[in-house]
Amino acid sequence: MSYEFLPPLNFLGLAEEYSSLERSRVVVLPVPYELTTSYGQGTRNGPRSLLVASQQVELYDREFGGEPGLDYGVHTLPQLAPNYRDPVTAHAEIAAAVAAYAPDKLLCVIGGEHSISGSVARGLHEAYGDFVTVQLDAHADLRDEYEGTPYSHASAMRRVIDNGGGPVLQLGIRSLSVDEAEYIHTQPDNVQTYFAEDVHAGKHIAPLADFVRGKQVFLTIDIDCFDAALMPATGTPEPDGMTWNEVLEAVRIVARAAGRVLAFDVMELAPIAGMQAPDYLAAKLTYKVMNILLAKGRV
Ligand SMILES: [Mn+2]
Repeated sequence: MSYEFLPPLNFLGLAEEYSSLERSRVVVLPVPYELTTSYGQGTRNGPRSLLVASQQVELYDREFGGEPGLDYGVHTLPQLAPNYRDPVTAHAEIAAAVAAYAPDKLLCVIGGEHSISGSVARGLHEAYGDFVTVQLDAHADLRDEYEGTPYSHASAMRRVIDNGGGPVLQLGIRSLSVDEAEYIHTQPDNVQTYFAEDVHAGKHIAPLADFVRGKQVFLTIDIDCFDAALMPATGTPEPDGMTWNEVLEAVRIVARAAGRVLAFDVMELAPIAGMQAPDYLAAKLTYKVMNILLAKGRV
């Protein structure tokens, strides 16, 4: 009696010939880390749900008229297991994994809480030196610390700046504290912010292209950048968010103008049991970002 196994749980469900580390131009690093979520919980389940949903995404992409994932190849690493007892160690481990796998690949980190991005920046800086960061998010994430820890999801962008990923250009922001508003006003060399209404009005388009032009870029996508109606499966949802097309158009601008996109991440998916649409959106978004970045021989 012969029998077969399902393929391993990798992004897009790709066979070995399209997903070996050697031939793949993209490496997916799943980081199911969650220690500081302050409202809804469950981002530690995000990577697995995103990978499961990705197996339902069509490889054919009408925008590019082919199956781009088979051309560039995507290798999915096992899920990272950061030290849950000590955030200092956990973040050092995340940075080390990023530095180890980033060179010569497009790195895609899937989370997990947004604090991970600060350590993605640290690993990227070790591998590549200086770069700039484009952040899609409902929240400014510019608190120096929150609830007693500098490793909070609410401090993600301050850590990115500390770790060599500044300046940061923010898109879609619609929730921030008085201190974060003050930081934005007083630190224009570190952060440029385009609030949700600016993005809806298209005011970010030219400045975004100028910001990334010729630069090494890290793109960090907090899934709550989307409107809460489109993306309810996240810990801190906000109304008046970005649309699917606004998000993808921002990625296209980055892809056209940047010198090189080093890495991107998709953070804060907190799956809701029985509700497939948000998981599928996150998976399709991840594939679309890869396609847009790798078109025209980029990366
Ligand atoms: Mn957020």
